[in-house]
Amino acid sequence: MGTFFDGFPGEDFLFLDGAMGTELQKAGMPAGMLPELFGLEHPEITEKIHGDYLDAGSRILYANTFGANGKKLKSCGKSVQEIIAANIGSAKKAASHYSDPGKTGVALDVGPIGEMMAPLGTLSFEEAYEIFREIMTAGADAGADLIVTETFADLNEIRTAVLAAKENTCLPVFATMTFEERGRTFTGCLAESFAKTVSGLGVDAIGVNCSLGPKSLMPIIQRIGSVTDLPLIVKANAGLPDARDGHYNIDAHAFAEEMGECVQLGVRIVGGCCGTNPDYIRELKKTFSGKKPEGRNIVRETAVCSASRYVRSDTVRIIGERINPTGKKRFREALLNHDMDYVLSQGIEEADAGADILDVNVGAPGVNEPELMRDCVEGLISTTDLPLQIDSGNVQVLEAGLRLFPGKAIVNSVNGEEARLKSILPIVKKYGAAVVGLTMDEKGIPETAEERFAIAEKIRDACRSYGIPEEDILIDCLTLTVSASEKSAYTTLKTLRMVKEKLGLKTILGVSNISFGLPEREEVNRMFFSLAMEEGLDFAIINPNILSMTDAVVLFRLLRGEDPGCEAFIEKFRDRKKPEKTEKQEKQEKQEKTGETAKKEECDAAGGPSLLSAILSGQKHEAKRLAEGLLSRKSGLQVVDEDLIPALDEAGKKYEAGEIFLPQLLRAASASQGAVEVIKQSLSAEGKTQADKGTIILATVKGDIHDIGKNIVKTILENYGYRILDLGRDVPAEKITDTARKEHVKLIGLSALMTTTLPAMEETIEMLRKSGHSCKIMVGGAVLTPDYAKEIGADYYAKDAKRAADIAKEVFEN
Ligand code: B1M
Repeated sequence: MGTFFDGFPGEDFLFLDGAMGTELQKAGMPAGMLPELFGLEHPEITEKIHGDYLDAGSRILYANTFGANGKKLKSCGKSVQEIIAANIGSAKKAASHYSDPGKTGVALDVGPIGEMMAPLGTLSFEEAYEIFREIMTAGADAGADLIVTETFADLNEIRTAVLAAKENTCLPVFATMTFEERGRTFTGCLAESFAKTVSGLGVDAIGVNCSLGPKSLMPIIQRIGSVTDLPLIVKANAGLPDARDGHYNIDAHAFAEEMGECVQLGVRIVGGCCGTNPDYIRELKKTFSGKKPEGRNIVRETAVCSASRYVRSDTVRIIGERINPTGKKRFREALLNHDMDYVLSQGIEEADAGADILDVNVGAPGVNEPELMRDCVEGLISTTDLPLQIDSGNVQVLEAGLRLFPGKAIVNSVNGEEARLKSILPIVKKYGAAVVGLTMDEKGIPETAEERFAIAEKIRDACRSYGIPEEDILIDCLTLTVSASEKSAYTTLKTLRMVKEKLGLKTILGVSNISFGLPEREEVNRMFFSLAMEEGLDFAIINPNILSMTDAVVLFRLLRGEDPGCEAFIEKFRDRKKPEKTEKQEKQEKQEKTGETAKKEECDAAGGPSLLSAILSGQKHEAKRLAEGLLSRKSGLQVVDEDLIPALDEAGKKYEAGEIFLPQLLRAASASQGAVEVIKQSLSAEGKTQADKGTIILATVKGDIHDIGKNIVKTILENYGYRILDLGRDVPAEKITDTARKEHVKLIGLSALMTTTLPAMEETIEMLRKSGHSCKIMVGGAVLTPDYAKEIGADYYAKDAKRAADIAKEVFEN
């Protein structure tokens, strides 16, 4: 298959350009102006910058279109089409003056929208897709030679952009993300997850841009390059900016030297990002002259992923089977009633019990399956970080799930039937998923291992014809109940061995069907599972809540020498008393049979869900329900102090320790808001609201968006009869001072939750004092101490909301 490099014969490296924004500023662009708008108004300036890059050695020019999206351009009165056409026009004009214009390319440069997509923000997949679709079509219409999607931090967003590019244009696509030194983007996306997911969408080159200098990017590009065979891109910053003057700390020569490491890592596409200019590209060209990119060590591994979880098939992996209505009355009812909390709780339990991947099947009579699949995938990506296996017999349902899942999923399933292969494999390929191939066809399930093996081969060949790599094929040798045919387990295991040995493909089995109709099912399942693992089973679809099954995996790894120092074994068995059914399991079985929902009290008493676990796992409705329960025993303030704050503290600790990432922190915050809603109602009911006792301004200071605590303080103060002017969060000192002056308030409350925003609190106090206003100032927020409050000139420090009310009383009533 041809690559983008075919358009550049004889070139070992492809040189991109450097920064545009800073060059525009140097050329007179006013601060705060949209660079794309400036480009429209001054095409001669952008053309000159592009020309300078061409003279320095760049072959691909990134047009000045990075922020040209419908959201950002809304206020400037120009259309996306107009701005993109003008800026691509300037780049093309510059390229046309180059001595060999055929050897240059103009890229439509596409950056993030500027608003976060759900679940991190509010933008839906459809809205984001539409914004990108408009950009991509405008770029193609304006004559771009390729599309680059760059500087993304959210896998969901770059994936949406790439889908929009692939579905609406025929142009080659480059994709780069922006990483922090720890090898994750700031939203927690792993380098490997980006590489696997976005390569699967059929882009032409992949890599990193912005955020760090070349040296810090090398380990990250190495990780990307080890899991994809696509050409690699590095477009690094000129180091880091100086906090005082904003200048980047690596000069052109040192930059080129550091970029030299790209040669050994097999990187072929290089350029500069923030802080670079044509001199950097000139030096880069010199450094790379006469060199050839070295070969890469690419591991063709089977792996699936979400943004923050990369699951390699290097040992037996557990796929949780519980999001499936088959034989589960309670689950079917939940689907019919659209009770997503129940459906999602199954996934959360499976994740807690050690599942590596979740199978998602929402097919039941009377439901809108595509819609439910969409809702379920959306819900699961905001409550767990496990990769998903989208399970349905219906192609529309499979596509509904694949389209929304931001990662590499598994499709469950195709089989040897021509019609299914033809309808399902194209979408597997399009979304870069892995696929389960069942060894059955139009004639049903073959009785012999040899016939099942032949179907596996047929599926492999069909996948090949669609360009689906072998590592993405998981063969299911089919588990039939041993009670109906005494040879069935033997046939399955024999097929499994043949597939592993002769085809070298990965295998998958739904395990528990083996014991259907027999007593002591768990014993049979466990033994069959152990035998299958011994034959080389890679993925087991099981109920991870059944201890004996997850035990079997740990025991298998121990005895196969895959558990160094017996650590995993000891960890799992250390406190084990009796490996019997857990209470949870018994309850679950009872629920499934009867369709009854366990009573809340039972749940709590049995060590069931707590507000802490609901907040940590991001379950908003559950958090609300549990807070209601707690409020029947405690006061609103007690629930805040004893349950809500400790839960958020725990989330904060886990975030700090790198155990959870921003998406999970956001979910925890959103779940806690669920609890806050009911706590507020209770506080209002408890409240001793009296006549207006005075007006208080509340605000979270500039740069700080934490407002959960401030909002609780507000509710309490309102209950005590004060009128609150809530200025919100991220509030500039000027606004607070102006409002204080206009409203003649006697008390102002400032909140700050981060060490980095304490200076903003100090500045606000200083400005208030300088304005001559004689109000009292109280400050609060977890990061403050009484001493610090005094040091920055506050009158009062409020450790919590109750103390804030006492202070108000002192100010207004004394
Ligand atoms: Co962030 N966050 N967060 N966060 N977050 C912290 C504060 C952090 C300690 C977590 C950590 O790393 N361990 C850390 C700050 C580190 C530091 O500077 N020491 C942090 C960080 C780094 C960040 C980001 C930078 C992460 C990132 O993007 N990489 C980012 C910052 C964005 C920004 O502000 N510019 C960020 C974002 C977020 C979310 C959006 C995900 C979310 C906020 C949602 C929201 O508020 N709407 C969030 C959350 C939830 C937290 C934690 C987990 C919880 C904060 C909270 O709500 N606590 C927090 C960790 C922690 O504090 N343990 C953390 C519960 C609340 C009831 O308590 O606010 O203390 P608190 O309020 C109490 C008292 O302090 C007092 O009364 C309240 C009730 O008793 N009080 C006052 C508060 N204000 C008062 C004002 C008063 C009087 C009393 O008078 C006016």
